[in-house]
Amino acid sequence: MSDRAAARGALPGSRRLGPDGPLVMGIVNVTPDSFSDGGRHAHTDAAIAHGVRLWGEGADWLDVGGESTRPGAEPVPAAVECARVVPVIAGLRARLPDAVLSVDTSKAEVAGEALAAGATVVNDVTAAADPQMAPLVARAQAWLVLMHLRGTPRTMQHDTAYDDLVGEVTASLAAAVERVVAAGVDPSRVILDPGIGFAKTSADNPRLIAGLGRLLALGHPVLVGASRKRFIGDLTGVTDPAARVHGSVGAALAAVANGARILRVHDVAATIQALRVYRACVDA
Ligand code: HH2
Repeated sequence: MSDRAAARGALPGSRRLGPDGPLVMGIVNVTPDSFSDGGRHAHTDAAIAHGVRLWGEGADWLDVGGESTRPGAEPVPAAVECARVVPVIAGLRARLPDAVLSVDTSKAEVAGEALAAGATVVNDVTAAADPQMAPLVARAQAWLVLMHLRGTPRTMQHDTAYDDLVGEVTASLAAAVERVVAAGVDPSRVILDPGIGFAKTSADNPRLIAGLGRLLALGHPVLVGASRKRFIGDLTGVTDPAARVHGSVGAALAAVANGARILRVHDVAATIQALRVYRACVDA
């Protein structure tokens, strides 16, 4: 079986795209301090309106986060994170019954409340480091995104030396899969993410996208989140993250060409326009 076929596992249901996706995951940051859109959707109503707008632009999936993971970010208490994300997830679930909703959190306590409010996926940038996370996801029969990271967002950019970048990221995620499956998580509901920009230098990120094949060989769908990140600024000279749309779309198409099934993006309309043309040309 080819790497691509091996990674053709199921995805959380989408009303819009066929079994191969790619699914477009729109980012809803309910935070005052996210790196590219901090404070823009920090209140419940604004965040719900933003999610509904992204759905209208064609997103299949909305990822709701209440804690910034930008390099150097300070952690947020669980109660604050819950107060940010739970009403937004409940509001989006009421308005968009067909949307895939994930909570972007590394705390089992927050994940539990988000699943009860209508999320069906936990997106964990620490690959379920919280010992309660995997048992919780298993009990809820939810989906789990395991992302590669070293340390914490506060410290990660001090730990970017790899002997074999793609091999080490792949081995670390393989170990995480083993760990969560042993805790009862359904392996067919595990999605992997190389963690673009998390404990990686700017030069590492294109290498990870180029090397997605090794991650795909683990047999799980792969998610890539390159949107507006610093390496795009370093490659293009565009310092304002919100102005990195074109570079982000370039990274998204490269990720899809290399087998990514889910794209985590801020700019849904631009990504979908590019994907439609890309798919038409590749499939013609
Ligand atoms: N990137 C960010 C946050 N969550 N989750 C996954 N699975 N993959 C990613 O690459 C990823 C993620 C960082 O982006 P953003 O949410 O826009 O910024 P912030 O963490 O500052 O809120």
